[in-house]
Order: sequence, then C-alpha cells, then structure tokens
Amino acid sequence: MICKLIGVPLQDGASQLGCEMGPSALRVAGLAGTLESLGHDVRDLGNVSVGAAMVMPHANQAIRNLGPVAAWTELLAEVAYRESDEGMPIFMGGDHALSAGTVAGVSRRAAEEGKPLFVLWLDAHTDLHSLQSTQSGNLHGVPVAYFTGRPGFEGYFPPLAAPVDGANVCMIGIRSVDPAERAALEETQITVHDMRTIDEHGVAALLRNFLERVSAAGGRLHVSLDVDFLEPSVAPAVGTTVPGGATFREAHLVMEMLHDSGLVTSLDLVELNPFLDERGRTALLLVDLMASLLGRKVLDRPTRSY
Ligand code: 6HN
Ligand code: MN
Ligand code: MN
Ligand code: MN
Repeated sequence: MICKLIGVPLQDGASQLGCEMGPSALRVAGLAGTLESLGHDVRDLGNVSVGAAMVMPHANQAIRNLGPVAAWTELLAEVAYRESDEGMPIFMGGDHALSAGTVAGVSRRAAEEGKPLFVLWLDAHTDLHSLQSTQSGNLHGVPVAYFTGRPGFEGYFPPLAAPVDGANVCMIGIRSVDPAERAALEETQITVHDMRTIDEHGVAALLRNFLERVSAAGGRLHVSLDVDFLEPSVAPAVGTTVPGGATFREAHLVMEMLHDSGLVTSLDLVELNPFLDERGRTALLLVDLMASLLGRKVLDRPTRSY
C-alpha cells in the first residue's frame, strides 16, 4: 500500500495552542518507519501551509480565526482531492478543523468515481456546531456540520463539491455533546454510538455493522481519529480530554477490524498536542494504533472459531 504522510500544522481551530507540533511529534515517534516495517511504500510529502489569511468578520463574535481556518479548508480540500488519486493519504494534524478540508476533498474524489463516501468519526465530540451555534468559537467544533452540507457556511468556507450524506457518517466514542449539537443531530441521519452504547454492546458489533454497510455500498471510507476518542489516562496529549473514553484495547480492536475490512481509503490523525504529552507516550500510542490499522498482527494466521 502507498501511504502518503501529509503534515497539517493547524492549530487555529483549537483554544489550546500546541497542535501545530503534532506532525513533528508523529514523525519523531516513528510513524514512517513503523509503516515501512509493515511492508508499505511510505511517502512523506512534508507539511502543507497557508499564507497570511484575511480577517473574516462574523456576526457570532465568539468565533476565532475564521479567515485562517477558511483558508486551510480550501487548501486541504484541494490537497485531499489530489492525493486521494492513489494510495492512502494520512493527514497528520493539527486540530480537528482540518477535517472540514480533508473530508471535502476526498468526498469530491468519491463523487467523481461514482462511489458514496462514508466517514467513521472517532471522537469524544460530535463537532457538529454551525458558525452560528458555536459558543466556544473554536472551529474544531464545526467540521461535521460543514462537510455534511448543513447551512450557515456559505460565504465563509468554500462551497462543497459533494456534501457527505449524514446517513453515511458513523460516530463512535461520543461523550460530550453541546445542546445546539444535540438539536442539530436530530435533523441528521448520522449514526451516533456514545460510550454507553459501546459499554452495552461492545465496539466490535457496532463497527462491524457499519463496515458491512460501507462494503455493501462499495463506498470509500475516510477515518477521522481525534486523540480524545481515547481514555485520557492512556492518551493525555489533547486539549479537550473527556473522562471515560475508549480503552487501549478498544482502540486497537477498532484499528484491527478496519485493517481486516480493507475498506479504509484515507485518514485524519488529529488533536495531538505534544505540549501536553508525557515523554511522547500519546504520539507513540498513535503510531502503535496506525500499525494495527495498517496490518500488524500478533499472529499471522486466520482467526479460528472457538
Ligand atoms: N474537537 N463542543 C466543544 C466546542 O467547543 O464546541 C468541544 C469541541 C471539541 C472539538 O473534538 O475536535
Ligand atoms: Mn498523485
Ligand atoms: Mn474532534
Ligand atoms: Mn474531540
């Protein structure tokens, strides 16, 4: 598999500074070498960057960095479209605002191929605010609303070539939803598996169901992994920790099942804030999870029935 590493040193969408260092930390933690050791053709395309962006005023005074985030979105949509022509682009964030651009770009690619795009959103949060509803003003809280074509982004973020059908979005790990997001969710067909659902049913059954849908539809699959999907005690390097996240094994199981499905076509690794890390352990955990996603196995043999 060709794996294209693309660094996205974006931190304008988060209130806590530091995500800008995310791509460097993932490189230092050995992402490229780890994937190479699994037999992949790894190409590090370096970091993308936007120039000075214009100031973009908005009626919602809370919003921060709208001009820069709009500029990143436009650039990333272009890069993601271009780099999804072959291999698996892996976007090394950077905060979650980057997914507005990456998903827009891969969605355009899918539409051109005549395939539906599915999105697996691994996060503590739904990131479904509109520009009007965000109270924190942090734009890492809006990408899902944008790429599913919800209103209010016109004139600010670039027009979408192909909005993602909410019915094709599956969220796993959710445990912090703001009231406005709760109301917005009601209007969508997004599947939300909160932590309670995971506790009751197990993550495997929930994910298997979604992957069967992706496979049956012949879709492309974009995975967006927010570090706060994980339990903070195993992954402390994120500015928006919420207790009660996915365990080490739950996260690996998700990655292992994604690998076995053979369905993943693109990926975001977001919200890693190396300034908050403890001797690189969160960056190393992400690399470890990527190894599971890209084929590392404990035993090289088919699973037997028990
Ligand atoms: N993330 N809902 C909160 C807000 O500020 O809008 C948290 C957003 C977190 C963003 O998970 O990428
Ligand atoms: Mn190319
Ligand atoms: Mn997020
Ligand atoms: Mn989050």
